[in-house]
Parts: sequence; C-alpha cells; structure tokens
Amino acid sequence: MDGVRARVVGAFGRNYLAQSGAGPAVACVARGKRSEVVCGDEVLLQPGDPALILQVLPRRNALWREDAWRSKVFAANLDLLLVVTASEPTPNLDLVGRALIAARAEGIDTLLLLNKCELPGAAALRARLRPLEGGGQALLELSARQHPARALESLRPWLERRTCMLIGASGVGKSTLANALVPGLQAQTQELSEALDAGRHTTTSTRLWNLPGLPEGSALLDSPGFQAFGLHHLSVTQLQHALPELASRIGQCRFQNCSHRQEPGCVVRDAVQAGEIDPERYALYLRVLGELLAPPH
Ligand SMILES: Nc1nc2c(ncn2[C@@H]2O[C@H](COP(=O)(O)OP(=O)(O)OP(=O)(O)O)[C@@H](O)[C@H]2O)c(=O)[nH]1
Ligand SMILES: [Mg+2]
Ligand SMILES: [Zn+2]
Repeated sequence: MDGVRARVVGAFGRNYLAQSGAGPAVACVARGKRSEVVCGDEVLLQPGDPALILQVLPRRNALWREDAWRSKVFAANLDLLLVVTASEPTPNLDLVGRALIAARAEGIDTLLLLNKCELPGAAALRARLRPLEGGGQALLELSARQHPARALESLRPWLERRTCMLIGASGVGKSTLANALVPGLQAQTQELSEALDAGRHTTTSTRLWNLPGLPEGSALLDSPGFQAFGLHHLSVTQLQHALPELASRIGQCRFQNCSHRQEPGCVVRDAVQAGEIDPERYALYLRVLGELLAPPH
C-alpha cells in the first residue's frame, strides 16, 4: 500500500498527531469508527488535512490497560518502561508487579524508580523492593522534586535513543519527573489536548515527546493515569516467564506443566517456604494466575 511512513506521537480521542522523520507533526485521523491506533504506532499516511491513517504497521510490542469490561492497547513500540514508586502515597506493589510482568512479557526493558528517596519512609519501601532487585530488576533512587537535574543525569544512559514510558500509581511523581525531563511538558500537554479534543478527553490523551538534550531518537511517552494493567492476553507460560523468580526455575518441578499452586514436588513452593522467593511476589503470581484461569468476563 502506498503512503508516507510516520510515527504516531499524539493520541487524543479519535484525533492523532503523526511525525515523519524529523518533519513537523501533522494532524491525522483513523479510518473507520473503532480506532485502534495508539501513541508509538508506526503508520502509513495518506497526506491531507487532516492526513488519513491508511494502515498501522505491525507492532514490536504493546501494553494493555483494562477495566471490568475490556482490554485496550494504550501504547506500542516501547524500548523501556520506567515504573515509578514512592513511599507516599502508600505504595501499591501489586500495580508495580503487574507493570513489570506486562513489560517483560512483551520484551520491553524495565527500570524501577524509587522516587521521593529523600523522605524518611523511603527506607521501608527500599526493603520491600529488595526481592525484586535480588531477582535482577534494575532500580534507581531519585528525588524528582528536590534534585531534578540529578535525576536526569542518572536516567540519561537509560533514556538515550530509546522510546520510554513512565508508569505508576497516582501521586508517585510521574508528572514531576516528566517535567524534569521535558521542561514545560505539562503546560504543552494541556494546551494540545484542548486544541485537538476540546478538552473532553484529556485523561485518555497520550503524547510522545522528544527528549531535549538527548541524542536523536530519545523519546518519552506521557501516559494517562490509570490503575489496571491488562494481563488477560497472557498465557500461563508467558506469565511464568515474566516473573524472574519463576522463570529461573522452569522445568525443575516434578510436573512439566506445574502451575506452582498445589502440585507435589513443586520447587517454586519449596523456594517460597525456604524464604528464597518473596511471599508477596508469590502471592502476586497466584492472583494473576487466578485471573488468567478464570472464565472470561
Ligand atoms: N517529597 C517529594 N515529593 C515529590 C517528589 N516528586 C514529586 N513529588 C510530589 O508528589 C506529588 C505528586 O506528584 P505528581 O508528579 O503530580 O504525581 P503523578 O505520578 O504525576 O500523579 P498522577 O498524575 O495523579 O498520576 C506532588 O505534590 C509532587 O510535588 C519527590 O521527589 N519528593
Ligand atoms: Mg501526573
Ligand atoms: Zn511448581
């Protein structure tokens, strides 16, 4: 199919912004009613005002969000997921664990961030995150509000020439951090959403920003705040591979297809009992597994 190849750098309801090479971002719309185009998508455009998205090219990877009724892709073609945590508000390690599973299952690199590290409560969170670090999870501590320049410096090698996204519970400091990385981002986000979507869908808008001061190809995807990460598309095997503690033990249980719940000769349960696998991580596995095995809603 003919068309100009471009990358979707803004999604606002049914309106999109796409950029071809280093050219300016142009307004475009999707064909058909149900648009399945997301920020980060590579597309073929038919030039025009607005341009028409003719085709979404195959995705390298994607992330899903879900509510009680459906799963929906919300970002595609990522290189790095920055999972932000903080001691305030009360940490939600379930959300953190699910975000890491979603990224790993899609082959997206992950970096766990302990923001607000200057707060006294950081020590307790640090201790709770240790099992993840022990499993090989990369972790950086920073203070986006107190030391934004320092935060940027420690993040720089992670961000270079990659498309990155910040994710985390409300209030952990994603916007503060995003603003440290792309000065003026918050104001611009609001302006764009209002111009393109009359401000109606600001919560569902996403934008991909080129990171200033970093090499060409370094970008930050600004994600809408939401709670539930979609994992329903995973198979049990994919889930097991996405948890490092389980992945390293695959094939060691008595039964090849061990679900690590109550089968005899299960090395995973043995490891939990022996304190080698964190009980909180095992509980997360059981919760997600239960959801995967439950009949579809
Ligand atoms: N003490 C401290 N506070 C911080 C730090 N980073 C952000 N905050 C504060 O935490 C609060 C929430 O920050 P936001 O950046 O709005 O959090 P968010 O993750 O974008 O939240 P949502 O948009 O609701 O998802 C604000 O009051 C920030 O000033 C930090 O490093 N230390
Ligand atoms: Mg925010
Ligand atoms: Zn087992």
